[in-house]
Amino acid sequence: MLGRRGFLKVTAVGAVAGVTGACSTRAGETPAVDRTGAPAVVVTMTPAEADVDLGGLAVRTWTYTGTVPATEIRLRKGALLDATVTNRLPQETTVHWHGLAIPNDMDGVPVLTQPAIAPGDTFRYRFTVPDAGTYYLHSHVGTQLDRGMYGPLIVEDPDDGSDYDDELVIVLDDWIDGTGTDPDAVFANLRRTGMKPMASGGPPLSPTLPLGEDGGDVTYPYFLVNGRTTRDPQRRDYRAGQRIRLRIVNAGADTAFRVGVPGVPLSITHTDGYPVVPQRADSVILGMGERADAVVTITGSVPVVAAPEGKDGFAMMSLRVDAKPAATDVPAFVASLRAGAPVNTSTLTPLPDVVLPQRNPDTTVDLKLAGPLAGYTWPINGALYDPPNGGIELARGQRVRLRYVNTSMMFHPMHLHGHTFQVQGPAGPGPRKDTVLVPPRETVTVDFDTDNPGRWIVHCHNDYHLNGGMATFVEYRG
Ligand SMILES: [Cu+2]
Repeated sequence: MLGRRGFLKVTAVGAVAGVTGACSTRAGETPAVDRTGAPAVVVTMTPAEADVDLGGLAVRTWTYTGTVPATEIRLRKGALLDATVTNRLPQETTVHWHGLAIPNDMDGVPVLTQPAIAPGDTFRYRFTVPDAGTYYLHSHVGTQLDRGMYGPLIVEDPDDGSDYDDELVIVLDDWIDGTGTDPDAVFANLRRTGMKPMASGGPPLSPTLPLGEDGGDVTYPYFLVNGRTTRDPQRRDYRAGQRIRLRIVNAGADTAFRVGVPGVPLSITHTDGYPVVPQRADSVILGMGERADAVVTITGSVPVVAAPEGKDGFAMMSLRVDAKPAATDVPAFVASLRAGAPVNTSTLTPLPDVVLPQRNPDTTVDLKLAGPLAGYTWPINGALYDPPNGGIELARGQRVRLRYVNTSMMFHPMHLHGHTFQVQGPAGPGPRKDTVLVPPRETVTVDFDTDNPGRWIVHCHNDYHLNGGMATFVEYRG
């Protein structure tokens, strides 16, 4: 097993592009050189139907690289990513590079930033990655995110001062595709039947119920860690005393997860790629699209467990020491996760060098979140997403305050493309993030600078809410 130092050394000589699967260096093409002087990381992705084994569960689904999740892309801050995507799906598609503040025409949002890639067509994404951190890529078309159309994207910074022995990417997902139905059928059914009646009040939010009672709109038969069910979870071997940096990604479509390791505190060091003052926690809750990095020190075999918020079941993988099975009673630990008070990443304290300079907002934009209305629609400010109509005009060089005003009885993880925002905490600046949980009936305020011109979608990262219209966009020129 390579330690962190060994891994970075391998990365530095450009081995990243040699990952297995459908990502590979293309022969006969001279790679471009990025500003670090290293060759570009060249990948090819071929979205297509595939038969996938999800750990004791065989499904036919849609993937980027024949695997779920897609083959990891890993590169250094400042490196050039050169990704050629050839669509073999029966439907158009794109790739969105979630959380990266890259040029607008590389953002992968149909209509706003590019025409979607038609079946049989090829699109080349080419950009330098500006910031280190834990990111992921996914389709921004229809309900494809709730198939297998996602994968981790890790940007390393060898000089970031992090201290750990090894790292482990943990991609969480809620799974229904190929189990007798598919996400398009699920969405059509939501549209036809509308929604379950909402409780008029319900219990108030509390530290142990931070998102309220309503966990989501879809009942999933499976929850996955790194593409595997609990029938045959992934196992990784470690030595006692090793400090493991968990890079946790919620790639789910309709499910928030509470994540914890029995008997082992998390030291949360980053959210959405950006560093925070390390926060000790028993568990962390992540909405769809959110990420957290947490260091754990393991002394014996333990599972990493993710409990879906407001839903039955769980996801897990195993960290093993001396090849021993963990002694944990996992269902009992899931119950303790549910009874506990998970850390919401929006309450973390940013490191000083990622706090935006003090400035009063030049403009404030309220986004009123509502729904579900008849036909399963989720409007923002009374309107459904209708690009290229309905954009919010901004000017370059401004400090913009967004207020996500949730009038609904359900939580919404709100995601802004092309920027990171500073969550406005009760006692000063909160963390830098690109996706933030907005609990039912609450308002969350975030500030960002208009320093990356284009048309940028702002949307709920519940894939069914997005398909139900819960998006708008901001635009400004360079
Ligand atoms: Cu939503």
